[in-house]
Amino acid sequence: MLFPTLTPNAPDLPDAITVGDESLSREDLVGAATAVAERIYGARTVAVLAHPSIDTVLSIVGCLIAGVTAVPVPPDSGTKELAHILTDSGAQAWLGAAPDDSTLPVIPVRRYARSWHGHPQIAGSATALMLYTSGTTGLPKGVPITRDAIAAGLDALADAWQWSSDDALAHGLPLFHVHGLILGMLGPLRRGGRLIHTVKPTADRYAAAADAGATMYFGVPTVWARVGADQAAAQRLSSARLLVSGSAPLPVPVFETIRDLTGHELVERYGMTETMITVSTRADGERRPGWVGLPLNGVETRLREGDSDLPHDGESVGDLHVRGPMMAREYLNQPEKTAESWLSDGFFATGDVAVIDPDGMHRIVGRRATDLIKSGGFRIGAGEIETVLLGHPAVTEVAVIGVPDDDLGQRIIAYVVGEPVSDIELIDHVTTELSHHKRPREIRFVDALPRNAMGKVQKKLLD
Ligand code: MCA
Ligand code: AMP
Repeated sequence: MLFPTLTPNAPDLPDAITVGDESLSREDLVGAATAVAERIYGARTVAVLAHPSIDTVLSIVGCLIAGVTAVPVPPDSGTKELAHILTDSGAQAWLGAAPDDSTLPVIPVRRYARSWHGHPQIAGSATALMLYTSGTTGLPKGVPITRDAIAAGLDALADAWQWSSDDALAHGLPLFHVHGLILGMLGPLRRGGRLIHTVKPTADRYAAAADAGATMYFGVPTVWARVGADQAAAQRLSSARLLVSGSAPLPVPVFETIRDLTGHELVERYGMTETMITVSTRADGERRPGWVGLPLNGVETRLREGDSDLPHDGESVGDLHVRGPMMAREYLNQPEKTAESWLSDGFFATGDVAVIDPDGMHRIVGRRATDLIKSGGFRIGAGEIETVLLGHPAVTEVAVIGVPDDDLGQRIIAYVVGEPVSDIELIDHVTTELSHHKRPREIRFVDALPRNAMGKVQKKLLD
C-alpha cells in the first residue's frame, strides 16, 4: 500500500497538509481525495496543472487512489511544451484547473466533497505518475514512475534520513518534479507526518515554517544560497532536525554558510527523474561538503570507462551507472533513447561523471553532455531552446549554453545570428512556447557562430 496512513480509519493529525494559507486534516484529505478518485475512476491518464495548491494535492492523491496515471504539468508551460506533453502522454482530461484555451474535457476538483468509498488495491507495477524531463535535444521526455518505485524510493530515503511520522517537512518546490512532488509531497503522506508547503521557496517563508514546527527542509542549492544570504531567516532554521539539498551541485561555500548560521550540515543527495534518488549522505553519517554520499538501501553504483569498471579510489573519474528498485524502466514512446540509457544488465547510464572513494562516498564531477543545463535546479535542454528560437522569424542561427551563476548554478545564454530584434522579444518568445525557467537570461547577438571544419558549432568557444 502506497500510503498506509491514508485510510479513513487512520489516526487523525490536525493539518496533515498545509499549502500556503490553506490546510487539510488527514481525514479531510482522505475524504476529499477519495471523492476526486470517484470522479475519475476508470480513466487511464489525466493531466494536472500543478500549481502549488491544495487542489493539486487532492488531484494527485485522487489519481493514486483511483489508479489513474497523473501527468503533473508545469503551470507556466508554453504552448509548444503543453501540446507536446498532452499528446505524448495521451492525457484524456484535465483534473482541476485547466489552461484557458484547453480542448480537453475538464473534471473539476470539489474541495468540500467527501467520500469514504473503499477502492480496490492497485498493482505496484501500475504507472502512478508521468513526469516530463528535458534531454539535450527535442521536447521533454515522459518518464513513467510506478507505485513500487515511489514506495522503494521513499523508504530508502526514510532509512537514510531517519524520516518518520514525527517529522514535519517544509519546502516550497514545484509539484511537477521528483523533488517537490514525490519526495516533497508523497514523502510525508507515506511517512504519515506533516507537510508545510510554502508555495515559494523563499528564505522568509522557510523561516516562518520553523514557527509552524517544521523539522525537515528541502531545497535546491539556489534556495539554500538565498537562505544563507538572509542571516536572520537562516538562524530560525536551527530548530530543525534535518536540512536537505539536491537537484544540482551544492557549492561548498553554501554548505559552510548554512552550517555557520543554522548549526546544521546540509544532507546532500543525488538523483534524476529517471532514477529517483540513488545516493545520499545520511542523518547518522558523515556529510562531506562537495560529496553526495553513499548508495541508498537497495542501490548499486559503478564507475565506467567504456566497458571497464574503474576503481573506487576517490580519484578515478568515470561515467556513473546506477541500479535500484526506485528506478523507472523507460522513456515513454522513445525505445531508442530508452535503449541508450537503460543497459541490458539493469544499470542506468546517468550521463553524470563521478568519483567514488574507498568508503563508497560519491562526488559528482560534472555531466557528459554540455547541452543539458541545470538552472535553479531545473534540468533544461539547450536543443529545446534552440529549436524554439529558430522558429522566430528574426533568428537564422542560434547556440544556447549554460554559464556559471552564483544564484542559479547555471544561467542560460543564447547566442543569436539574425535580423535586428529586441532581446526581450526573443526571451518572451521562449516563455510563450516553453516555460519560464527555460528562458535565456541574456541574448548575445553575434555576426557568426564559431564552427569547426565540419560546420559544427563549437560551444566551448562561446563565453
Ligand atoms: C522575469 N520573470 C519572468 C520573466 N522575467 N517570467 C517570465 N518571463 C520573463 N521574461 C519572473 C518570474 O515569473 C518570477 O516571478 C521571477 O521573474 C523570478 O523568476 P526566476 O528568476 O526564473 O526564478 P525564481 O523564482 O527566482 O526561481 C528560483 C527557484 C526556482 C525558486 C529556485 O528555480 C525553483 O523553484 N527551482 C526548483 C527546481 C526543482 O524543483 N527541480 C527539481 C528537479 P514571480 O516570482 O513573481 O512568479 S530535479 C529532480 O526532481 C531530481 C530527481 C532531484 O535530484 O531532485
Ligand atoms: P533531473 O532529472 O531534473 O533531476 O536532473 C538530474 C540531474 O541533476 C542529474 O543527472 C545531475 O546532473 C543533477 N543533480 C541532481 N542532484 C545533484 C547533486 N546533488 N549534485 C550534482 N548534480 C546533481
